[in-house]
Amino acid sequence: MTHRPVISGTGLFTPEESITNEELVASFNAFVDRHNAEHADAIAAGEAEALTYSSVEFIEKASGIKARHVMSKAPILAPDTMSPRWEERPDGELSIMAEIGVIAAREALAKAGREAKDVDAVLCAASNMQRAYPAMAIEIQQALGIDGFGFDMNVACSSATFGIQTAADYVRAGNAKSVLVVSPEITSGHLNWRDRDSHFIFGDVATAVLVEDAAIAPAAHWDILGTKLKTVFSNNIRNNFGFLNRATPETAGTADKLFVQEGRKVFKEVVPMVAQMILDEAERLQIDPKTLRRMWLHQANSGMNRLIAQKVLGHEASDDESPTVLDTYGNTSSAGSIIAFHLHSEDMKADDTGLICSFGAGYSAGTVFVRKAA
Ligand code: CO8
Repeated sequence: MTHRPVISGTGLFTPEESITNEELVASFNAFVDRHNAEHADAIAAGEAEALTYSSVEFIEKASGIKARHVMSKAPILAPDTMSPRWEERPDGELSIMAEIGVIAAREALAKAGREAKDVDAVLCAASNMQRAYPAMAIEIQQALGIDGFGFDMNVACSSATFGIQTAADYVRAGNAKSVLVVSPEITSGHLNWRDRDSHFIFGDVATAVLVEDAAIAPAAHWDILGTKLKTVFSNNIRNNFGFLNRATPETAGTADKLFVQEGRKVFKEVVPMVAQMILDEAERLQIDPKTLRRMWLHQANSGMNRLIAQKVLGHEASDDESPTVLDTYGNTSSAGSIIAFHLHSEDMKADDTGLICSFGAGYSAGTVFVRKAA
């Protein structure tokens, strides 16, 4: 018996609070003023460099981001903290990352008309896990009441597409009929809000995708036509935070223990790699890329998406062909292309073909070609 994997539902959790570029830049510039005043003597003596203002115009032009949702707005904007803050929860309470994952997962299940008891596995696929163990996925599994198995996987921005292929492979192999891929991305915890080059990039969110065997899926599902994954090692996006930081306490708090990148290099290297990967995979699946009805691309930079979509479609993509959620969500790492799919797929018609595509740190990239079921 052959098993055919499909997407039968998606879910989204969006934090209530949002930070505009204007609010973000005002906070950053207040920090710059304070820093430069505190170090005025050293700066005047040429022993330290003055920090430079950030700019709303630069952020919007360079990235396309206008705002980002966050789990904890006030402490991020406060010059004394400039990072999220909340009470540490006792071990008996649902952890914050699991909590937002569960909200997204419940929506995906509801959309598919599915109950927790029908699900066999949970993958928590995200850029960073809140703790080493027990796995976030197992906590989400328990909170939902799923009898089966769960595990965490981290492939940075491509975690969700790698999760979808993993789930699809379980279904194909007959090892599971229904698999939840949950991507809670609390990126505000590993963004350096004091770094002018990157303080504007990320936002918080959670998404969920239910991958199932077509034999049990609801009528309104998406056939998975094919998935392709690729990784190429690069230090251009890096975060050195980890449990071995304890071994070198003198550098445990340095800036490389948060997100750092060479944005220009990432842009230049990733755009051609991803465009070619999409074209190669379309050829393998015998899909004419020009017939793609919509591309739900990774949401890191509007310029990157414009170039990739143009190379694939052969013309400048309209918002309808390549929708943007980056303007209000920022870069939400692995969740970005799934948010775009979740918010911009209802209007697709039977037999319409589309592409979910992620790319980012690793480098890592993933494509999921889908077709709306008739
Ligand atoms: N305000 C004003 N000016 C600024 C600012 C600012 N905030 N920042 C930089 N500038 C200035 C620079 O100083 C520079 O000035 P000069 O030319 O005088 O030297 C000028 O602007 C140009 O700077 P850049 O070359 O850095 O600017 P770019 O035009 O390249 O734009 C971007 C920067 C937006 C970062 C762009 O390069 C980009 O988006 N690149 C792609 C990045 C990308 O896709 N990264 C993916 C990473 S995400 C991922 O994989 C997930 C990781 C895991 C999640 C982590 C969660 C925290």
